[in-house]
Amino acid sequence: MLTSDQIEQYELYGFLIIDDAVALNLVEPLRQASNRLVTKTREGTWPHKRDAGDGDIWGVGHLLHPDVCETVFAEYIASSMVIDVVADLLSVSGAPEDTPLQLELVNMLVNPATTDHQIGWHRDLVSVEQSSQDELTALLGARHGIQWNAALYEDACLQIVPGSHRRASTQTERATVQHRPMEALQDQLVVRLDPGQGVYYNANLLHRGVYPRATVRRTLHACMGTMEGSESREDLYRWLSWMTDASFGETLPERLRPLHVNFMQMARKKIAAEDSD
Ligand SMILES: O=C(O)CCC(=O)C(=O)O
Repeated sequence: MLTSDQIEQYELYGFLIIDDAVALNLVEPLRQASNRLVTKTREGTWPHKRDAGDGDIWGVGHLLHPDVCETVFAEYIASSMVIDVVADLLSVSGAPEDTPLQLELVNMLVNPATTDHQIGWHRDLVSVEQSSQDELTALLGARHGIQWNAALYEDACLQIVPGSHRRASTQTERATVQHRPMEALQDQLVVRLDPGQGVYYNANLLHRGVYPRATVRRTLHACMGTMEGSESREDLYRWLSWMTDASFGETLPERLRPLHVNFMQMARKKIAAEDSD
């Protein structure tokens, strides 16, 4: 259970670092499963990756897919460290029988092997290429999902501008995102995590990533939201269309099944809407 100070910090600054984000007994099995999956991805036998160019990668996708054959990832997502924190931050019930939460993306961020990599400043779901007023309206309306990084090794790759999820971008931020996205921004903060720590953050904070090849990164990167809040996220249902196979639900721990049922309900609604277009 989070304290009211923790929830207030999340609301105000758009992020919250949690010390015990990964159950201690899961850290080592998660490292081993992650390393196996990274090897498969680098060898080309797991296709869902974030491309760093020249055959290198900076991320791996769809960790819960049955073909990954690593049940520890679902065990981690089913833990109260995850579901209770997300439910508290969204002020909803996490209890299985009445949860409005739905299962969403479960990915991993990794260090590239051969060349340092970086990605520029952005907000995940709101473009800065609109008027400040429209940007602010979109930011204030997009408050129904949580994204997080849970570090299995030390991690200092994520940079954020605290509080930037609650206001339109300044002129300088706007110009930086559009024209010089790798340059420093005023008030930027490097998020430093020890193994087992996690940062829960609003995906619309201005943020970027810096990925040195020499520092091992195995950081679980996931999002979870309410069914209502994800209504407009067509891309989510497209990326996760493999999760609409009902037999996938049977592979999940009990605690995640209601979240999968919620996902299925929304995905069916989206598919029906697309078919009627
Ligand atoms: O590497 C990170 O922690 C940030 C990743 C990121 O910005 C994204 O997935 O949009």
